[in-house]
Amino acid sequence: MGKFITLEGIEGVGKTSNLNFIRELLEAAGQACVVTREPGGTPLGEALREMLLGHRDDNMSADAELLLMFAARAEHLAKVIRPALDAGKTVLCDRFTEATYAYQGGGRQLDIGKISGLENWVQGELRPDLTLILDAPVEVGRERAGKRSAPDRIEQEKDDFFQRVRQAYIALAHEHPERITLINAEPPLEEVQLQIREKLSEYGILGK
Ligand code: T5A
Repeated sequence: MGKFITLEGIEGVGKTSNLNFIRELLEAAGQACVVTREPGGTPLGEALREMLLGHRDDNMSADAELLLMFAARAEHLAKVIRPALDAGKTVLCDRFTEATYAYQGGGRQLDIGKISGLENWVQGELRPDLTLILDAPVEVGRERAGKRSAPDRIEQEKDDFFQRVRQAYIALAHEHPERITLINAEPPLEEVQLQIREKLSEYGILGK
């Protein structure tokens, strides 16, 4: 069984940049990697991503948003994640269920029981072996993301929404220290990558 590693954090903190760094580290250590993302990762998942994040004026209900995230996830698990893990590959995923706890639970303030019920249904006992949460103040993430592209539907939310998302992520790291850890993503990229390398060793993903 391969290892399942996920990268999380508010918008613009550097998930995509660091995912490539982790892939290079693991491949240099001889691990075959599959890099993927949520929502997305399959043709159906990417179509749902477009529905979820497209620049739409209509107000999608929070329950519909939650269910679509898990519909994309069910497909992703069946078609990409489980087959890769079963083949002994390392799966590196840009966001997973911790994003649902942070955005739909923290940001949208949906009942956590609804999320954990769906998590148990869709994933069974599968949880990431390691989740790295890149943590930085909302203003920092917003400034970095703003340089890159126009905001999508969720990025258009106000700062207090992202403050709740950030706090929910921090709470998850405190609740599950055995598999979820925080990385200070505020310093320059090289410093962030140094922390990531240390965490990968600490959690037994890379040799010490
Ligand atoms: N969502 C997702 C939910 O609501 N529920 C769910 O269950 C799931 C799975 C997905 C959206 O969907 C929501 C959350 C999101 O709103 P996404 O594709 O993950 O969106 O996109 P974003 O989070 O918006 O990711 P971004 O691509 O905007 O940000 P990244 O990947 O965190 O940042 P990255 O690597 O692109 O970097 C941004 C810029 O900052 C620079 C980079 O060079 C780049 O220019 N940078 C740094 N600059 C200085 N110092 C550093 N340390 C830097 N690190 C990166």
